[in-house]
Amino acid sequence: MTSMTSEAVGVSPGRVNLIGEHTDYNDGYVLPIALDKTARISASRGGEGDVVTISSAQLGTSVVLDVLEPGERAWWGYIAGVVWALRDAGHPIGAIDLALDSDVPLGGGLSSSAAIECATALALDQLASLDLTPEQLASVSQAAENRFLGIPTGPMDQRASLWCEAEHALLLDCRTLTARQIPFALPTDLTLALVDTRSPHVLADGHYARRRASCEAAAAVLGVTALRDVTIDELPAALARLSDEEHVRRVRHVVTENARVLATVAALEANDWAAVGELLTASHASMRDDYEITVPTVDLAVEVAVASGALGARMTGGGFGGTVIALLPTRELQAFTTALTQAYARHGFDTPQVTTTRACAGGIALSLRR
Ligand code: GAF
Repeated sequence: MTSMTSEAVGVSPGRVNLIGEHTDYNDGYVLPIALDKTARISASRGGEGDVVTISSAQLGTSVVLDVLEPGERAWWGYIAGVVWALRDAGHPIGAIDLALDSDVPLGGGLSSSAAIECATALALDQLASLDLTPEQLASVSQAAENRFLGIPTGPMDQRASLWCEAEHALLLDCRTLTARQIPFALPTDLTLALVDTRSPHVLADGHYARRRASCEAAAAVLGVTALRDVTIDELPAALARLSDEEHVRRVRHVVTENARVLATVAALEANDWAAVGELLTASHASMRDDYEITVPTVDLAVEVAVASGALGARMTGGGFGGTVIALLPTRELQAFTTALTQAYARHGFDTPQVTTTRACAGGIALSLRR
Protein backbone atom coordinates (compact mmCIF):
# COMPACT_ATOMS: atom_id res chain seq x y z
CA MET A 1 0.00 0.00 0.00
CA THR A 2 1.43 3.45 -0.87
CA SER A 3 1.45 5.95 1.93
CA MET A 4 -0.29 9.27 1.29
CA THR A 5 1.88 12.31 2.05
CA SER A 6 0.05 15.53 2.14
CA GLU A 7 1.75 18.72 1.11
CA ALA A 8 0.46 22.26 0.98
CA VAL A 9 1.79 25.13 -1.09
CA GLY A 10 1.36 28.80 -0.22
CA VAL A 11 1.91 31.34 -2.99
CA SER A 12 1.95 35.02 -2.15
CA PRO A 13 3.08 38.08 -4.14
CA GLY A 14 5.32 41.04 -3.59
CA ARG A 15 3.68 44.45 -3.78
CA VAL A 16 4.08 47.91 -5.16
CA ASN A 17 2.76 50.62 -2.91
CA LEU A 18 1.16 53.16 -5.25
CA ILE A 19 1.11 55.84 -2.58
CA GLY A 20 1.03 56.18 1.23
CA GLU A 21 4.64 55.71 2.31
CA HIS A 22 5.62 55.44 5.99
CA THR A 23 2.01 56.12 6.89
CA ASP A 24 1.18 52.56 7.96
CA TYR A 25 2.94 52.66 11.36
CA ASN A 26 1.32 56.07 11.92
CA ASP A 27 -2.14 54.44 11.78
CA GLY A 28 -2.68 56.07 8.37
CA TYR A 29 -3.67 55.04 4.84
CA VAL A 30 -1.82 53.09 2.15
CA LEU A 31 -2.72 52.05 -1.40
CA PRO A 32 -0.71 49.05 -2.63
CA ILE A 33 -1.21 46.67 -5.56
CA ALA A 34 0.07 43.09 -5.74
CA LEU A 35 2.78 42.15 -8.24
CA ASP A 36 3.01 39.20 -10.60
CA LYS A 37 6.15 38.09 -8.73
CA THR A 38 5.55 35.59 -5.93
CA ALA A 39 7.16 33.63 -3.12
CA ARG A 40 6.16 29.95 -2.91
CA ILE A 41 6.45 27.78 0.19
CA SER A 42 5.90 24.03 0.00
CA ALA A 43 5.09 22.61 3.43
CA SER A 44 5.04 18.95 4.40
CA ARG A 45 5.03 17.17 7.72
CA GLY A 46 8.52 16.55 9.10
CA GLY A 47 10.05 13.88 11.33
CA GLU A 48 10.13 13.76 15.11
CA GLY A 49 9.23 16.38 17.67
CA ASP A 50 9.11 20.02 16.68
CA VAL A 51 12.05 20.13 14.29
CA VAL A 52 11.70 22.69 11.49
CA THR A 53 13.67 22.17 8.28
CA ILE A 54 13.83 25.10 5.87
CA SER A 55 15.39 25.08 2.42
CA SER A 56 15.84 27.74 -0.24
CA ALA A 57 15.92 27.00 -3.96
CA GLN A 58 17.68 30.32 -4.66
CA LEU A 59 20.39 29.86 -2.03
CA GLY A 60 20.72 26.11 -2.63
CA THR A 61 20.96 25.55 1.11
CA SER A 62 18.89 24.41 4.07
CA VAL A 63 18.81 24.68 7.86
CA VAL A 64 17.51 22.32 10.53
CA LEU A 65 16.14 24.10 13.60
CA ASP A 66 15.50 22.13 16.79
CA VAL A 67 14.42 25.22 18.71
CA LEU A 68 13.00 28.50 17.43
CA GLU A 69 14.42 31.50 19.27
CA PRO A 70 13.46 35.07 18.28
CA GLY A 71 16.29 37.46 17.60
CA GLU A 72 18.50 36.08 14.88
CA ARG A 73 18.23 37.90 11.53
CA ALA A 74 18.94 35.18 9.02
CA TRP A 75 17.32 34.44 5.63
CA TRP A 76 15.27 31.63 7.17
CA GLY A 77 13.89 33.89 9.92
CA TYR A 78 10.99 35.09 7.77
CA ILE A 79 9.82 31.46 7.51
CA ALA A 80 10.75 30.16 10.96
CA GLY A 81 9.21 33.31 12.42
CA VAL A 82 5.79 32.37 11.08
CA VAL A 83 6.04 28.88 12.59
CA TRP A 84 7.08 30.52 15.87
CA ALA A 85 4.20 33.05 15.71
CA LEU A 86 1.66 30.31 15.01
CA ARG A 87 2.93 28.21 17.92
CA ASP A 88 2.95 31.32 20.12
CA ALA A 89 -0.70 31.89 19.21
CA GLY A 90 -1.47 28.35 20.36
CA HIS A 91 -1.61 26.52 17.03
CA PRO A 92 -0.12 23.02 17.14
CA ILE A 93 2.56 23.11 14.44
CA GLY A 94 4.80 20.08 14.98
CA ALA A 95 7.78 18.96 12.94
CA ILE A 96 7.64 20.52 9.50
CA ASP A 97 9.63 20.77 6.27
CA LEU A 98 9.36 24.05 4.40
CA ALA A 99 10.85 24.73 0.97
CA LEU A 100 11.11 28.28 -0.40
CA ASP A 101 11.21 29.38 -4.01
CA SER A 102 10.70 33.04 -4.91
CA ASP A 103 11.02 35.38 -7.86
CA VAL A 104 10.28 38.56 -5.91
CA PRO A 105 13.48 40.63 -6.24
CA LEU A 106 15.33 41.02 -2.93
CA GLY A 107 16.08 44.55 -1.72
CA GLY A 108 13.84 46.13 -4.36
CA GLY A 109 11.35 47.67 -1.94
CA LEU A 110 8.78 45.20 -3.30
CA SER A 111 8.11 43.30 -0.06
CA SER A 112 10.00 40.13 -0.79
CA SER A 113 9.98 39.43 2.97
CA ALA A 114 6.23 39.79 3.40
CA ALA A 115 5.69 37.57 0.36
CA ILE A 116 7.73 34.82 2.05
CA GLU A 117 5.99 35.25 5.41
CA CYS A 118 2.52 35.20 3.85
CA ALA A 119 3.31 32.19 1.65
CA THR A 120 4.46 30.37 4.80
CA ALA A 121 1.32 31.29 6.73
CA LEU A 122 -0.90 30.20 3.83
CA ALA A 123 0.92 26.87 3.42
CA LEU A 124 0.80 26.05 7.15
CA ASP A 125 -2.83 27.11 7.45
CA GLN A 126 -3.68 24.70 4.66
CA LEU A 127 -1.47 21.82 5.82
CA ALA A 128 -2.61 21.96 9.45
CA SER A 129 -6.24 22.89 8.61
CA LEU A 130 -6.04 25.90 10.93
CA ASP A 131 -8.78 27.82 9.14
CA LEU A 132 -7.25 31.19 10.00
CA THR A 133 -9.10 34.37 9.08
CA PRO A 134 -7.50 36.80 6.58
CA GLU A 135 -6.49 39.07 9.48
CA GLN A 136 -5.01 36.14 11.47
CA LEU A 137 -2.92 35.13 8.44
CA ALA A 138 -1.66 38.71 8.10
CA SER A 139 -1.03 39.11 11.78
CA VAL A 140 1.10 35.96 12.23
CA SER A 141 3.05 36.98 9.13
CA GLN A 142 3.68 40.45 10.55
CA ALA A 143 4.57 38.96 13.94
CA ALA A 144 7.35 36.95 12.27
CA GLU A 145 8.93 40.21 11.11
CA ASN A 146 8.23 42.37 14.19
CA ARG A 147 8.57 39.89 17.03
CA PHE A 148 10.78 37.08 15.71
CA LEU A 149 13.18 39.18 13.61
CA GLY A 150 12.74 42.40 15.59
CA ILE A 151 12.17 44.64 12.54
CA PRO A 152 9.63 47.36 13.49
CA THR A 153 7.69 47.47 10.20
CA GLY A 154 4.02 48.44 9.95
CA PRO A 155 0.98 46.43 8.87
CA MET A 156 0.89 47.23 5.12
CA ASP A 157 3.01 44.66 3.35
CA GLN A 158 1.47 41.46 4.70
CA ARG A 159 -2.10 42.67 4.09
CA ALA A 160 -1.13 43.80 0.59
CA SER A 161 0.39 40.40 -0.18
CA LEU A 162 -2.64 38.52 1.14
CA TRP A 163 -5.61 40.77 0.45
CA CYS A 164 -4.97 42.49 -2.90
CA GLU A 165 -7.25 41.59 -5.79
CA ALA A 166 -6.47 41.62 -9.52
CA GLU A 167 -7.22 44.93 -11.27
CA HIS A 168 -7.62 46.64 -7.91
CA ALA A 169 -5.54 48.64 -5.47
CA LEU A 170 -6.07 48.00 -1.77
CA LEU A 171 -7.02 51.03 0.31
CA LEU A 172 -5.96 49.93 3.78
CA ASP A 173 -6.86 51.88 6.88
CA CYS A 174 -3.90 50.95 9.07
CA ARG A 175 -5.69 51.90 12.29
CA THR A 176 -8.74 49.70 11.86
CA LEU A 177 -7.03 47.22 9.50
CA THR A 178 -10.06 47.40 7.25
CA ALA A 179 -9.66 47.50 3.50
CA ARG A 180 -11.52 48.65 0.43
CA GLN A 181 -10.82 47.40 -3.09
CA ILE A 182 -10.33 50.35 -5.47
CA PRO A 183 -10.56 49.54 -9.21
CA PHE A 184 -7.11 49.97 -10.77
CA ALA A 185 -7.19 48.97 -14.42
CA LEU A 186 -4.89 51.06 -16.57
CA PRO A 187 -6.18 52.14 -19.97
CA THR A 188 -4.03 50.64 -22.78
CA ASP A 189 -2.38 53.97 -23.51
CA LEU A 190 -0.97 54.13 -19.96
CA THR A 191 1.70 51.90 -18.43
CA LEU A 192 2.90 51.44 -14.87
CA ALA A 193 6.67 51.15 -15.27
CA LEU A 194 8.87 49.75 -12.50
CA VAL A 195 12.46 50.91 -12.37
CA ASP A 196 14.92 48.75 -10.47
CA THR A 197 17.36 51.51 -9.52
CA ARG A 198 20.06 48.96 -8.66
CA SER A 199 20.46 50.47 -5.23
CA PRO A 200 19.16 47.87 -2.78
CA HIS A 201 17.08 49.12 0.11
CA VAL A 202 17.44 47.61 3.59
CA LEU A 203 14.90 47.86 6.40
CA ALA A 204 17.07 46.43 9.15
CA ASP A 205 19.83 49.06 9.05
CA GLY A 206 18.35 51.54 11.52
CA HIS A 207 17.07 54.31 9.20
CA TYR A 208 13.56 52.84 9.19
CA ALA A 209 13.44 52.44 12.97
CA ARG A 210 14.71 56.02 13.42
CA ARG A 211 11.93 57.41 11.19
CA ARG A 212 9.36 55.48 13.16
CA ALA A 213 10.75 56.65 16.51
CA SER A 214 10.74 60.26 15.30
CA CYS A 215 7.04 60.01 14.35
CA GLU A 216 6.17 58.49 17.72
CA ALA A 217 8.09 61.23 19.54
CA ALA A 218 6.33 63.95 17.51
CA ALA A 219 2.92 62.35 18.18
CA ALA A 220 3.72 62.41 21.92
CA VAL A 221 4.62 66.11 21.76
CA LEU A 222 1.33 66.79 19.95
CA GLY A 223 -0.60 64.66 22.45
CA VAL A 224 -2.12 62.35 19.83
CA THR A 225 -2.16 58.54 19.70
CA ALA A 226 -0.61 58.54 16.24
CA LEU A 227 0.09 61.10 13.51
CA ARG A 228 -3.03 59.83 11.75
CA ASP A 229 -4.93 61.92 14.29
CA VAL A 230 -3.59 65.17 12.81
CA THR A 231 -5.79 66.22 9.87
CA ILE A 232 -4.56 68.26 6.93
CA ASP A 233 -6.54 71.26 8.21
CA GLU A 234 -4.87 70.98 11.61
CA LEU A 235 -1.37 70.66 10.13
CA PRO A 236 -0.25 74.34 10.30
CA ALA A 237 -1.22 74.60 13.96
CA ALA A 238 0.40 71.25 14.76
CA LEU A 239 3.65 72.25 13.04
CA ALA A 240 3.69 75.52 14.99
CA ARG A 241 3.72 73.52 18.21
CA LEU A 242 6.83 71.52 17.29
CA SER A 243 10.20 72.96 18.25
CA ASP A 244 12.29 70.17 16.69
CA GLU A 245 12.83 70.89 12.96
CA GLU A 246 13.17 67.18 12.17
CA HIS A 247 9.79 66.52 13.77
CA VAL A 248 8.32 69.31 11.63
CA ARG A 249 9.50 67.64 8.42
CA ARG A 250 8.44 64.13 9.45
CA VAL A 251 4.96 65.24 10.56
CA ARG A 252 4.45 67.30 7.40
CA HIS A 253 5.26 64.25 5.27
CA VAL A 254 2.95 61.87 7.13
CA VAL A 255 -0.03 64.22 7.32
CA THR A 256 0.19 65.36 3.69
CA GLU A 257 0.84 61.77 2.53
CA ASN A 258 -2.33 60.52 4.22
CA ALA A 259 -4.24 63.28 2.42
CA ARG A 260 -2.60 62.29 -0.87
CA VAL A 261 -3.70 58.66 -0.49
CA LEU A 262 -7.32 59.69 -0.10
CA ALA A 263 -6.99 62.17 -2.98
CA THR A 264 -5.52 59.40 -5.15
CA VAL A 265 -8.49 57.16 -4.39
CA ALA A 266 -10.85 60.00 -5.39
CA ALA A 267 -8.86 60.58 -8.59
CA LEU A 268 -8.93 56.87 -9.48
CA GLU A 269 -12.67 56.76 -8.87
CA ALA A 270 -13.03 59.78 -11.17
CA ASN A 271 -10.75 58.14 -13.77
CA ASP A 272 -8.51 61.20 -13.55
CA TRP A 273 -5.10 59.71 -14.32
CA ALA A 274 -3.44 63.12 -14.67
CA ALA A 275 -4.38 63.89 -11.06
CA VAL A 276 -3.11 60.46 -9.94
CA GLY A 277 0.22 61.23 -11.61
CA GLU A 278 0.57 64.61 -9.93
CA LEU A 279 -0.08 63.04 -6.54
CA LEU A 280 2.61 60.40 -7.14
CA THR A 281 5.21 63.06 -7.93
CA ALA A 282 4.15 65.18 -4.95
CA SER A 283 4.56 62.11 -2.75
CA HIS A 284 8.09 61.66 -4.05
CA ALA A 285 8.99 65.28 -3.32
CA SER A 286 7.68 64.86 0.22
CA MET A 287 9.73 61.68 0.74
CA ARG A 288 12.80 63.45 -0.65
CA ASP A 289 12.50 66.80 1.16
CA ASP A 290 10.58 66.06 4.37
CA TYR A 291 11.00 62.37 5.13
CA GLU A 292 14.54 62.29 3.68
CA ILE A 293 14.43 58.68 2.55
CA THR A 294 15.37 58.99 -1.11
CA VAL A 295 18.82 58.61 -2.66
CA PRO A 296 20.33 60.08 -5.87
CA THR A 297 19.52 57.03 -8.01
CA VAL A 298 15.79 57.16 -7.22
CA ASP A 299 15.60 60.97 -7.51
CA LEU A 300 17.21 60.75 -10.95
CA ALA A 301 14.77 58.04 -12.09
CA VAL A 302 11.82 60.22 -11.05
CA GLU A 303 13.28 63.30 -12.78
CA VAL A 304 13.90 61.41 -16.02
CA ALA A 305 10.44 59.82 -15.91
CA VAL A 306 8.73 63.19 -15.55
CA ALA A 307 10.95 64.71 -18.27
CA SER A 308 10.02 61.75 -20.50
CA GLY A 309 6.32 62.55 -20.25
CA ALA A 310 5.31 60.50 -17.18
CA LEU A 311 2.09 61.70 -15.58
CA GLY A 312 3.88 61.07 -12.30
CA ALA A 313 6.59 59.01 -10.63
CA ARG A 314 7.79 58.14 -7.15
CA MET A 315 9.94 55.77 -5.16
CA THR A 316 7.91 52.93 -3.64
CA GLY A 317 8.55 51.09 -0.38
CA GLY A 318 10.68 51.74 2.67
CA GLY A 319 13.24 53.91 0.89
CA PHE A 320 16.98 54.51 0.56
CA GLY A 321 16.93 52.81 -2.84
CA GLY A 322 14.80 50.09 -4.35
CA THR A 323 12.15 50.67 -6.99
CA VAL A 324 10.66 53.75 -8.68
CA ILE A 325 7.21 53.55 -10.27
CA ALA A 326 6.26 55.77 -13.20
CA LEU A 327 2.81 56.25 -14.69
CA LEU A 328 3.77 56.70 -18.30
CA PRO A 329 2.07 57.01 -21.70
CA THR A 330 2.66 53.53 -23.16
CA ARG A 331 4.18 55.03 -26.32
CA GLU A 332 6.91 56.72 -24.21
CA LEU A 333 8.13 53.55 -22.48
CA GLN A 334 11.00 52.84 -24.87
CA ALA A 335 12.19 56.45 -25.01
CA PHE A 336 12.05 56.64 -21.21
CA THR A 337 14.11 53.46 -20.85
CA THR A 338 16.74 54.81 -23.24
CA ALA A 339 16.86 58.26 -21.57
CA LEU A 340 17.12 56.66 -18.13
CA THR A 341 19.90 54.29 -19.15
CA GLN A 342 21.86 57.21 -20.62
CA ALA A 343 21.29 59.41 -17.56
CA TYR A 344 22.43 56.63 -15.20
CA ALA A 345 25.55 56.06 -17.33
CA ARG A 346 26.36 59.81 -17.22
CA HIS A 347 26.15 59.74 -13.42
CA GLY A 348 28.21 56.54 -13.16
CA PHE A 349 25.24 54.58 -11.72
CA ASP A 350 24.68 50.89 -12.52
CA THR A 351 22.38 50.24 -15.49
CA PRO A 352 18.75 50.37 -14.30
CA GLN A 353 16.20 47.73 -15.27
CA VAL A 354 12.77 48.86 -16.48
CA THR A 355 9.80 46.48 -16.45
CA THR A 356 6.05 47.03 -16.31
CA THR A 357 3.33 45.71 -14.05
CA ARG A 358 -0.38 45.72 -13.40
CA ALA A 359 -2.49 45.01 -10.33
CA CYS A 360 -2.40 41.24 -9.64
CA ALA A 361 -4.11 38.93 -7.14
CA GLY A 362 -3.03 38.29 -3.55
CA GLY A 363 -1.88 35.03 -2.00
CA ILE A 364 -3.49 31.59 -2.24
CA ALA A 365 -2.95 28.13 -0.76
CA LEU A 366 -3.09 24.82 -2.60
CA SER A 367 -3.31 21.33 -1.20
CA LEU A 368 -1.40 18.54 -2.91
CA ARG A 369 -1.67 14.79 -2.32
CA ARG A 370 0.82 12.30 -3.62
C1 GAF B 1 8.32 48.84 4.47
C2 GAF B 1 7.55 48.39 5.69
F1 GAF B 1 7.61 47.04 5.83
C3 GAF B 1 6.10 48.84 5.63
O1 GAF B 1 5.45 48.52 6.84
C4 GAF B 1 5.99 50.33 5.34
O2 GAF B 1 6.27 51.09 6.49
C5 GAF B 1 6.90 50.73 4.17
O3 GAF B 1 8.21 50.26 4.33
C6 GAF B 1 6.95 52.23 3.98
O4 GAF B 1 5.71 52.70 3.59
O5 GAF B 1 7.84 48.21 3.33
